[in-house]
Amino acid sequence: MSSPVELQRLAVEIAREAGELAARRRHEGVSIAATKSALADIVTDADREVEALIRDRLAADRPDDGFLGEESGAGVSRSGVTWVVDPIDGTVNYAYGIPAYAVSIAAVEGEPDPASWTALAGAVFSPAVGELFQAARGEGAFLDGRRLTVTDPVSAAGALIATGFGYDPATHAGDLARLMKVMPLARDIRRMGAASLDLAGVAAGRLDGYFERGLHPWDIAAGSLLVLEAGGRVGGIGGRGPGRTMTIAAGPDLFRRLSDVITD
Ligand code: LIP
Repeated sequence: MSSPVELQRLAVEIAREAGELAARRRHEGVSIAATKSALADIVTDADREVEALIRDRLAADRPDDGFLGEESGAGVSRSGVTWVVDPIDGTVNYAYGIPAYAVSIAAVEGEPDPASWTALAGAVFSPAVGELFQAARGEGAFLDGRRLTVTDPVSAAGALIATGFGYDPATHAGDLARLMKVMPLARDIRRMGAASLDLAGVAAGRLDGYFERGLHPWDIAAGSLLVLEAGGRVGGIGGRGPGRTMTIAAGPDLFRRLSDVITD
């Protein structure tokens, strides 16, 4: 099996190529949507095209690895490594032209389950901003060559905490009730709309913490490794691993305090 550093190099190389395609399609899409298709169709087409590029490049370079992507079915791993990919994370931002979307690519060992996998390498590329976050297991997390560190402890003024809300209106009351429990810990809240960038923000110390219910493995695979390699913690409710039920990410002190109040 390749080393985490080699896997990171491949993730970075493909994330850049995929991000440039996503940005190009977004630019082209704006003109097409103005004349022909609904912008939603443009976004879907871009999502699928970008994921196909990533999947094809990985298959060519590492044919025995598995694949789990937002837009296509899972591919079983023969090597023990699975690539967990969100081709365009922050899809609604992408559709609206908000420059907060990212290509998220991670290599994990074991079953592609955030609660049990071992993340080996990851890259989160934000093409609209031109920032590439990367990490390899045991090697640290970096933004364009600068080593990242989570904030710990957070300011006495309170924590800057990001969160998100699912697309299903039936979940909003519960999400808002949970947010009310967290507010006493916060100086302010941010809702950026892309989990991979929220997690990258925690790793970079731009956010003190992040929590969200309902995330998919591909939303958090690369960003979670960034947080861990930047000295932070990532988990779920009641000491369980992160996943659809809940993902919490922060420096150790705030992680403990968020875990105490996020109980459902
Ligand atoms: C998004 C996440 C975001 C969440 C959205 C959506 P997508 O992923 O990154 O954190 O709040 O509901 O799930 O759908 O843009 O890949």
